[in-house]
Amino acid sequence: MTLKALIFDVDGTLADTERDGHRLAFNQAFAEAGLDWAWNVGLYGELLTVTGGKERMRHYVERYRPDYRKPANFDALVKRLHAAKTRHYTDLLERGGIPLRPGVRRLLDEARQAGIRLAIATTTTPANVRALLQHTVSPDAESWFEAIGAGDVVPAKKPAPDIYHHVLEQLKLPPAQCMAFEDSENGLCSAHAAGLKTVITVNDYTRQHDFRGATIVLNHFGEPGRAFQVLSGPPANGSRILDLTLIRQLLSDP
Ligand code: XBP
Ligand code: MG
Repeated sequence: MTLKALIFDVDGTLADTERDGHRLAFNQAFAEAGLDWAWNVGLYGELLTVTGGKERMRHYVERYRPDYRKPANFDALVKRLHAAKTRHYTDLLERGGIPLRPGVRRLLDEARQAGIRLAIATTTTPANVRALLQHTVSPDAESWFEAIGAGDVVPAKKPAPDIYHHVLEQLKLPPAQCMAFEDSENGLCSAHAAGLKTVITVNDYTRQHDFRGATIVLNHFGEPGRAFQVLSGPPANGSRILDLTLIRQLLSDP
């Protein structure tokens, strides 16, 4: 099958945004609102099983704070907290607070030069994607992506396949002509359920996830002089970085 497009997850895949980005922004929003909610690194790893910031806050209250008496306008509070969290998170990105993961920029550049189409499929809020692309990739990077599926645009977030279906529809491509890039089990389930082959790059929060069914699992995309490690999957035939040659080979492997 001919490779036509690359579809990227955002958080954990393009950049390590969770531990020192989203988590800190949630905590800032909680403190600002006078709440005694504070998410440490370990707890946040558990909370990440729930995708979407608003959903994650609700889950925290249900599961970890039986002592918390929800106000009558709890939904409005969650919305307000989430808006504040988005403000803190995008401010951090504006200050250049989070770098891209190794090889991301190189792969995006190679794909653009080769005329391979680019897209994004994420559960995070559109403003977060915009800020990451503008301040971490390039001021015009939003225009590099033909489809950006993000946040509440679909009713069911990952692990549901909806966001990938949405993006494939916008691209007007069958899944067999695309490769998805994810960092988590929820992301893999979502891409898979939409019929996409998926390359995984793990991070500290996702290293232990179940990645059965992934096309290949790597520690990162690799850079010249900084080879990737294959954690599971087919031997990379001497490749040391994830480039279009290897992606095409992975896509056509049975
Ligand atoms: C990661 C997520 C997001 C962020 C928070 O999604 O689960 O929910 O943690 O984002 P992905 P919001 O890896 O698919 O990008 O607070 O904006 O919902
Ligand atoms: Mg992710």
